[in-house]
Amino acid sequence: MASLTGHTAKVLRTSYQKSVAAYWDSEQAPVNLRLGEVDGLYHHHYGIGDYDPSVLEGPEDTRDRRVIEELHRLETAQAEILLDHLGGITAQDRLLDAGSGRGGTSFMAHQRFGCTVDGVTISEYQVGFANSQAEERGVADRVRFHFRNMLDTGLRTGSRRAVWTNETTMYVDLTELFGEFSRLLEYGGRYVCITGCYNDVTGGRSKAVSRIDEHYTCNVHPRSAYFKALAANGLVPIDVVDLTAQTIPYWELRARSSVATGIEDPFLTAYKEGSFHYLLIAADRI
Ligand code: SAH
Ligand code: GPP
Ligand code: MG
Repeated sequence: MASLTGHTAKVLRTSYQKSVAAYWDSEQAPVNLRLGEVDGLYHHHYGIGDYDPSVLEGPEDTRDRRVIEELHRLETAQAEILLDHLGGITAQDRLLDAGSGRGGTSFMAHQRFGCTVDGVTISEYQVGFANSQAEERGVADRVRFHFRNMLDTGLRTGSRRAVWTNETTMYVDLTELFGEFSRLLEYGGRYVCITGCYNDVTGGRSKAVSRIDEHYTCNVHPRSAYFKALAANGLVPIDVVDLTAQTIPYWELRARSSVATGIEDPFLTAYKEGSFHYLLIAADRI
């Protein structure tokens, strides 16, 4: 017991990190569980692409299920876009999913590339959930989840061909985070990030962005902070994709669904007023 407590203290170093971990340890929202139940891939990120408007019509008794399936399809499409930017990954490569949630993107990466994936999260509940999924899928020898802090993963220097963060960077200091990724990546290795960031051009944090921060206990960074912190850590962008227009349909469908949580309006307002972007950044380690 003493060693468990000691381990927890080592991973969760600040009271802020403890409150973030507590959020994810108790997270059981239908918007995430019901979507995950569609095919067993559990995501904690948003969706990309146009929805099929017919899901809002047709037989009423199947409408709710069809909307859920469509939201899930868009979230899986988001992860596919992230994986498209990882470059040529082989079955021999080792990847890191930094802030791995319930593991959805890690399983997709292993399925696509045959590679080994380590996921780290500060939620012990999520580690247990995702490792059970790995057992069920018969991939526990290749996809593993750890109770670790992504700022200090304890993984071997230069051991990673690629690292990604799928909606996790708003919880940490970017210079510290990219310092750790720079250490972990081999020369020429790839880092891919999907994130929400606020727009330096429209000024400071808008009211809608503040509501997002409050809802998730996070701290959305300005767009500029990403490029400063990448440059400071030997990470050179090769692709920057503004996904904002492509994520708006997801939020519009979600707002009309039975699993809406109330955060849909702030996202739609922030994106439409231009104070917030949904961005993909891919960078190479030099
Ligand atoms: N990438 C996953 C989950 C995103 S949700 C997905 O796309 O489904 C945000 C995740 O970041 C949670 O799993 C949370 O535990 C994790 N996280 C937040 N701060 C962290 C930190 N300092 N170290 C590791 N994980 C962290
Ligand atoms: C995770 O999604 C949400 C975040 C990591 C927080 C903020 C992300 C930004 C881009 C600002 P989720 O699937 O757990 O959220 P929800 O429960 O709302 O579906
Ligand atoms: Mg969700």
